[in-house]
Amino acid sequence: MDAYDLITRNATEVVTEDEVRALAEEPEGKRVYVGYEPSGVLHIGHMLTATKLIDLQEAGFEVVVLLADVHAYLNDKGTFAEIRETAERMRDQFLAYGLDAESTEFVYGSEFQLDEEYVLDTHELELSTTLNRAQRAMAEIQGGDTAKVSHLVYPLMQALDIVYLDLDLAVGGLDQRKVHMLHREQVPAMAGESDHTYEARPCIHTPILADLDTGVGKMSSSSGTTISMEDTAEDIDDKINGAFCPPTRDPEPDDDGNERENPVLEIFEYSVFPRFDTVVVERPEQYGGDLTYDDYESLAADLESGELHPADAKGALADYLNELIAPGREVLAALDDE
Ligand code: IYR
Repeated sequence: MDAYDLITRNATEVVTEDEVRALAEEPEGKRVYVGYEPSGVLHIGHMLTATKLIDLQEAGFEVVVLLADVHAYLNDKGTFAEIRETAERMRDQFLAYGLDAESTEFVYGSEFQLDEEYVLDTHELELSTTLNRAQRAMAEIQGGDTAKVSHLVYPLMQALDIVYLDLDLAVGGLDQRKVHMLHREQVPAMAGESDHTYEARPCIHTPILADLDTGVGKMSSSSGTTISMEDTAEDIDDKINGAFCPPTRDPEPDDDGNERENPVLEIFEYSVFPRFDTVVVERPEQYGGDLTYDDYESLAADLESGELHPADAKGALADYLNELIAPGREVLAALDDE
């Protein structure tokens, strides 16, 4: 796979393709980041963007993981001390998941976001951004109705992080796209007097998984079923077993007319195939024996044709997910023993 294809595989959106193509010509030493509001346990949404970071590391990028402690504070995730503690746990889980320790830099937001230059630049963005614009940028990250002033400052700071971390590329789930668009519009217009570069950076947006049980709407770590580093192998079996998995990539809308996706296929595509060269679906001889897939397309095609039964696909998915999660589960168990 060439560098551009690796960098952009499974991305829902690339802004802009030309800018990312230019980076792909010489990815070595280029800097990319994802920021995460610290939470104690990595869930499958974190793992999806981490998989993209692993692709980028393979392509030669230096990876920065921003443990966005100040952002979590602004988003009412606890006291600063509590947030700090969960941030440390996250770092170890990311490494256990497969980020390369040598070329991953973990940065706390509070290391630079409280510096005078950064704070003054935040105020400059506050002056140039309308309330309406900041609220729209934030809508998918924070519910909306109960927005506080902190939620309007949040996207402005995120737009500045890309400047202050000297990045060449920003990655995030599709829910981050409006913040990234705000960065691209507002940052180049700044007077900004720090030594950093105030140019708009390109962005890559990863898909958001569908709700595991119904395929309707987005999977959320706060409601519905999610998969996390805390899950035992049995938890994963049970959750995947109960997942919505019709024998198609394009399920019909439900009875209320809601669009549906196939979350089992999505997880194969975005989390499993990028990490395993082949996927083996084990089956007893009497049901046709094992099936081996080198790529997502052939697995999805077999599910659609009926060659691969949803129950067998789910069994294999649970096993591969468990393999990805086991090292992080051990890290958590060791931390809890301390
Ligand atoms: N908005 C992210 C957290 C975050 C991401 C980046 I990229 C930042 O620079 C700062 C915060 C979230 O929704 O988790």
